[in-house]
Amino acid sequence: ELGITTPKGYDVSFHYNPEMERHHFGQTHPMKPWRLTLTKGLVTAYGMHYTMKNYTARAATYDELTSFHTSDYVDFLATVAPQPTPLDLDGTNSDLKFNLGGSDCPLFEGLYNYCSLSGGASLDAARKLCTKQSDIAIAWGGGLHHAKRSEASGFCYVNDIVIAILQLLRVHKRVLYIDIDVHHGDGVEEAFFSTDRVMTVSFHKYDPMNFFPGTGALEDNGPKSEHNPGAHHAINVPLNDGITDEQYKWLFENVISRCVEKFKPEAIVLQCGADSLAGDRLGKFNLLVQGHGSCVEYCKGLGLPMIIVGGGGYTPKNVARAWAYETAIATNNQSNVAATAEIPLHTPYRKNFEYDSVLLPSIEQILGDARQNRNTQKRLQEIIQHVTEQLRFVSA
Ligand code: ZL4
Ligand code: CA
Ligand code: ZN
Repeated sequence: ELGITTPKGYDVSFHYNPEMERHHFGQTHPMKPWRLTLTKGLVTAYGMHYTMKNYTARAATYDELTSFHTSDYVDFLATVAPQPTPLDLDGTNSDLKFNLGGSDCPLFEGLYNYCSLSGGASLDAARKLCTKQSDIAIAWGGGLHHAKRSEASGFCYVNDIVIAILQLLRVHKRVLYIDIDVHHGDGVEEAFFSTDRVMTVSFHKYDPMNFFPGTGALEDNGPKSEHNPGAHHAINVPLNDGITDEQYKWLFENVISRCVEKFKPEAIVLQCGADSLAGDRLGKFNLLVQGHGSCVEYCKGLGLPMIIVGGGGYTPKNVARAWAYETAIATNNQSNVAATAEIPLHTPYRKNFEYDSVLLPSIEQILGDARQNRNTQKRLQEIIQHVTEQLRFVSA
């Protein structure tokens, strides 16, 4: 057995439960839990599992789920019978109890188990950071950032991220939450609106009339009600379709370096939603695996304890590529992976990568043609300007 400490001396842990993939949101629903199996298959094919500690994630308990959610809501999740989604119910139907049972958040078989497993993985990851047994803890089954205290939203039922951050706050004074999913991380932002111990930063497509959830404008930085210590601690980076690796990396590093400098976090939670990749079924950015991964690389370079969770990602083979590559960054297997650009033949999931059998496909391989970039450099400058001004109100 090879050593489990990476060359740079980071202890990395991987929190995964194969049971998650047995859950189905419905035939044509975009959320496909088997993308987690595909990811795990690639990670194993490259031999990365030898360079980290692997844990079979357990299900979060009722008490753990109610550390954030109301017992009314968790009781309902635990006892509601599975129901086929009526075709005329969409995700915004106000008759739905806790927003459950519409097309976005269907009541599928094993729902409570699925939610508890996702929550358990992220919470285990948090505990490993608290006890300093891990420097980086990875839970690709987590990242469900839209769930509210008493409401399901946007494919998310239990907010594993909030639960994990609450755990981190027992030991760490300040936690920085970073969200690169193409959607706004509204549930996490809202949960910590009234504290200055958590700063949330979300990068997302913003088009309030046409793109879910419609929140996360540049000017929304947390309620500025009187004596709210949490004011100015919500940072939003609204973007348009077509953003490229180069722009995204530049913006990400500019924004995050400023946040770290002012807020001085003791731990980081990075949500790596893979729907910000080019070729996603729901997202329309132009990011390659490399650009997406550069965010993980940058955060790792800050040298702070870090949890990495998943999130969105609706073209399963692209999700698996990105999360495998990012697992390689965390474990320092990046050069091995680059040297073996062709996906190793023995992965049982090889058939999923047949026409583009490389780990790092080019934009032409993914899209044929890159979609138009609707982000001007001038706008990105304005964003940095605004973020810098907000951060004047923030101190450690
Ligand atoms: C689907 O094909 O924008 C759900 C959802 C189910 C199967 C068949 C039902 C067809 C796309 C989405 C009707 C679908 C109607 N099926 C969906 C306002 C909306 C109401 C629901 O990555 N309709 C709601 C949520 C977003 C809305 C995005 C991202 C999660 C995350 C973290 C959540 N909801 C309009 C859409 C389909 C479906 C096809 C869908 N839903 C696309 N975008 C949404 O941030 C995990
Ligand atoms: Ca986001
Ligand atoms: Zn998303």
